[in-house]
Amino acid sequence: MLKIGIVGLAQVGKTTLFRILTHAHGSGLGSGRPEAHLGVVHVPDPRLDRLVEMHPGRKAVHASVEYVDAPGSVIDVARSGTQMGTLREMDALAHVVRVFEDEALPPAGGCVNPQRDIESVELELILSDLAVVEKRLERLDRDLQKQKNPALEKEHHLLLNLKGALEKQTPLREVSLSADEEGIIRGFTFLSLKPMLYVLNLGEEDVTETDAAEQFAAQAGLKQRPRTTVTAVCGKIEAELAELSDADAAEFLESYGLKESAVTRLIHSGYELLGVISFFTIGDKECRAWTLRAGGTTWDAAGEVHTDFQKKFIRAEVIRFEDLVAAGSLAEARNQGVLKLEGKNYVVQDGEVLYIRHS
Ligand SMILES: Nc1nc2c(ncn2[C@@H]2O[C@H](COP(=O)(O)OP(=O)(O)OP(=O)(O)O)[C@@H](O)[C@H]2O)c(=O)[nH]1
Ligand SMILES: [Mg+2]
Repeated sequence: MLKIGIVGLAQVGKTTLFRILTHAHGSGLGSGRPEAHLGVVHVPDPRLDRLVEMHPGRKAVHASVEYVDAPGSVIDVARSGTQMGTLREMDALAHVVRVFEDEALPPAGGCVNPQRDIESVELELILSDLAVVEKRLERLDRDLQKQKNPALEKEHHLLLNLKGALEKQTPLREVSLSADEEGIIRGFTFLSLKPMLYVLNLGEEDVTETDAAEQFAAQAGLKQRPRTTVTAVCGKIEAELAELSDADAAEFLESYGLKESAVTRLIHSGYELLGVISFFTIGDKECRAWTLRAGGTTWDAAGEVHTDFQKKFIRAEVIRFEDLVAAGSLAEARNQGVLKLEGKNYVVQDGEVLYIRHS
């Protein structure tokens, strides 16, 4: 499962965000606790709801993403190396940035300053990667003196480039890499290479400023950056909302002049940042949304569903969600002959419904 690590400075609202996303209630999630919390988050998708409506008797199974709440300051983690393993295995990072003012809770650095916090965390990720690159380069220098090896020379050349970028304080997610190069460095699990979702944790008084994230992102120059997304929530309000019944929640939202909770938007920002698409299957018992890396084929999709389906793959019947809705049901679409038959190299598009034929 894809994993997003919630990181940030100490006491900025990471666990609060984790609770909002996972609807985890109550005890065991106090601040300052040493262990990381894991939680599975279902990705809401109205298309899936529609498929269930069209195919009665099936239950909806959503795509899901795992969130990990890394406690304490990510700077301490990067410096001390404890819990670094957890951070390294993440597919993306969600950096919670404190924007809210609260006199009872003195902020790191003496005053609230989101831009400074973003820069200092970024710098720490960059320094951590630089240390990894330098260590590996030393090793490669020694090995290359002993013997010529084209693969090692290629790696050496690439790492020198990355070192140059890091020394200019450019995070690796902004360096353009070929698929081949990405493969070479995958094993290093660089932190500044991970896609980054900035979550601005607003104060209650700022909560209606839905364009606050937009404005800030533009000012801070985050908008043009590759593999970076910015979104804003008010942790305090969302946390209270998560504890309420639907009716009470609606009233509560209205009292703040809000229409809807930010949770769905938050989940979608994270999901999109991962660079994935959703495809659907319709079985006898369930309609299900699955996650696939953008560019994945029917063969990859079959592997997501079942390793056996992949091994025994014959063909996939494929239909766009909109075409399926127009036909009325999968059975009807098949009758009308509007399902396309595709081989294993077909690149699956977001929202396609697949029926995998296997032997
Ligand atoms: N006023 C206000 N307080 C908040 C908000 N979000 C979190 N807090 C408070 O900030 C404190 C820290 O919140 P946590 O969610 O535990 O922060 P954390 O980043 O997980 O903290 P550590 O794991 O200890 O680093 C708590 O007292 C929260 O109630 C917010 O949006 N507004
Ligand atoms: Mg915490």
